[in-house]
Amino acid sequence: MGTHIVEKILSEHLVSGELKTGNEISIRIDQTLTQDATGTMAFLQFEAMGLDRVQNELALSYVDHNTVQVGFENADDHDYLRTVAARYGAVFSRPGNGICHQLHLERFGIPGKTLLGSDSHTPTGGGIGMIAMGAGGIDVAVAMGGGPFYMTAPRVVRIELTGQLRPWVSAKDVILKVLSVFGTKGNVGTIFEYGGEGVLTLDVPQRATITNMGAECGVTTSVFPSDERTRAFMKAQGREADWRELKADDDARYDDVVEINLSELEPLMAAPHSPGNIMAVKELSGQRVDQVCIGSCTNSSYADLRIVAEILKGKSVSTHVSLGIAPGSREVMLMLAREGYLADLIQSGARILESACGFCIGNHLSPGSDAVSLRTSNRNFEGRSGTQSAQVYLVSPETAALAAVEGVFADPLSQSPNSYPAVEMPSQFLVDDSLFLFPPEDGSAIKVKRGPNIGDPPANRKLPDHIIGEASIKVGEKITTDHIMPAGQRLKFRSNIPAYAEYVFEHVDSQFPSRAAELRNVGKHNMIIAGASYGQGSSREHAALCPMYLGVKAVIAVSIERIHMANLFNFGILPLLFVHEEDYGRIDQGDQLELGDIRNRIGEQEVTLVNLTKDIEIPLKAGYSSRQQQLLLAGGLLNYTREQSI
Ligand code: MIC
Ligand code: SF4
Repeated sequence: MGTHIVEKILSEHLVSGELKTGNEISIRIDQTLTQDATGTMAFLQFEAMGLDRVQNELALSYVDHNTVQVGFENADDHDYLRTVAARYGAVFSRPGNGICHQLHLERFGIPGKTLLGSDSHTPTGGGIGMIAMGAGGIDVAVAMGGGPFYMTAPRVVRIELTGQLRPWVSAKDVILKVLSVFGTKGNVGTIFEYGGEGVLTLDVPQRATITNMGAECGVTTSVFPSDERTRAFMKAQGREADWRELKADDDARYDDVVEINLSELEPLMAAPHSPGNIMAVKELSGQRVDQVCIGSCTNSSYADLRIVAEILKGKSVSTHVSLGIAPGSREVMLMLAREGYLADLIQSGARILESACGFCIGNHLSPGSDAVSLRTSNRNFEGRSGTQSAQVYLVSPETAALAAVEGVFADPLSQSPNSYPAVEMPSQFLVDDSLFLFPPEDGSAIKVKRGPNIGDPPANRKLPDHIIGEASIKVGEKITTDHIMPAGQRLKFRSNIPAYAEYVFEHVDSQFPSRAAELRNVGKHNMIIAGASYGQGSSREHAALCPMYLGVKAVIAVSIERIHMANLFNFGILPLLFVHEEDYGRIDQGDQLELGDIRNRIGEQEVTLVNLTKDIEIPLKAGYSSRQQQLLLAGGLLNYTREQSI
């Protein structure tokens, strides 16, 4: 029987375990990437592991999230990251160079390699044929130290693309269609592998838009074949020598196959407040728009922005719309500038933003109260834009640009097909790597600079014999990591856990941090009770680290998303699932709870939670692998790596 792409890459990298769906396996990681908002902690943890130099093939440290420098904190973090990269052998991408995923695709992605990144959109690399996965910073630190990455052998779903996109329909509409089929929950442990004749109609940046937003389905990653179009992209980036062909065998078997006919797609959007709320753009035709933001790691390639420039050329942004445009990389920005397209953007009245995450993470251009904002980014969780009452819609660059001019939602398909500014991929990109700082052979003499906002990563204590405490918060379903640990204006505390911990669940229950800390201070444990799909969204390990700091010992939920689940293990917090979903209703906030003799029972499939307040017993699923048990017993990965060698 033939093999598919996922199996080919994973088996080439397999370190332990059997490649059978659902098994725990570990794989060798070729490349790693970190970004500044998660990377500072990842490098602090790397340092705390006592290693002398990065061991994997290539470690990239990007600065793209915390580029708004109000106060010294972010600038200090950048300096820390620059010096720590040089000291330990990582490549440093200076602020201004661009967004990590766009840059990695352009300059470093290689078909057939594995990439682990401390950012949930690392699967962007699947567009060039990599197995590229997001993880918590400490998992990336371990991979930089040459340690394997532990994961569940995936279920592989083939997404068969047929046909060809019509003019005015774009790659963003493909992934929005995928989201309408699969939703944002229930896809844990799955990899999407794209195939079919429709693949050949898409260039690498379009494929990357699709794999990027697979993250919103909660899949482990998504991957495209590596073919002649991949080769052409790499050639245009001056990297053809790294190209390799990668395709599934004709008789490869998949766990499921879903067909999407590109010719039938229409412009779609994700309505507030979830990337899974899919509707057609035409459903809101004519309704007022207040803000348009174009960019982010989903849609900021050269072709994306050139199409936008051609749509805006000679027109003006509607008088009541604020338009922000952030090219994904300096390469994109330079090309637009040299070829004159930047002038078209400026002339239209667009606000040209830095090549960085900016608006996408609520770090810039927060909309006004109740404003309707159309964005080409990938997440529209409530409040993520920095404005709780804003209504954010996720759309394609085409839909965004038209709305900016018209001031209302406008269906791109109402334009004439002949007026579509289709863009051919250039045969040569304008490559300029001067904002990458490559490390010296021996960095041991380099002094790492640590500003006053950078603290040591807090370590946990070993798992106690009994967990006795309180359900200090009860939340509903689809709680994202943005709910748990807000970004935006709080981002600058990423390197300072005691300060950042004051904002855990800020917009859900602002009293939580003080309540939890009070319990912790009198020696009681905290437990979080949650519905389905807890921890959706980002890879930020702070969503486990800060609760850990506040004394949270267990998260008891209907279901937990993959990266967050791994982060809980990494910080010694027990993830436990209800055996009977309806038991979620049998715990109230404030109930006194007990998980007795837990150290001894850590290896069991089920453990019993006693709700002391209600005098009932509730069975919970544990079923941890032996490695997960070791992590929990040690009080997290940092303690564990100190006990063992990784
Ligand atoms: C995001 O898009 O939510 C982020 C910000 O890029 C995060 C990482 C972080 O929180 O630093 C992600 O996607 O993992
Ligand atoms: Fe940056 Fe937004 Fe992409 Fe996250 S999703 S990496 S914040 S651009």
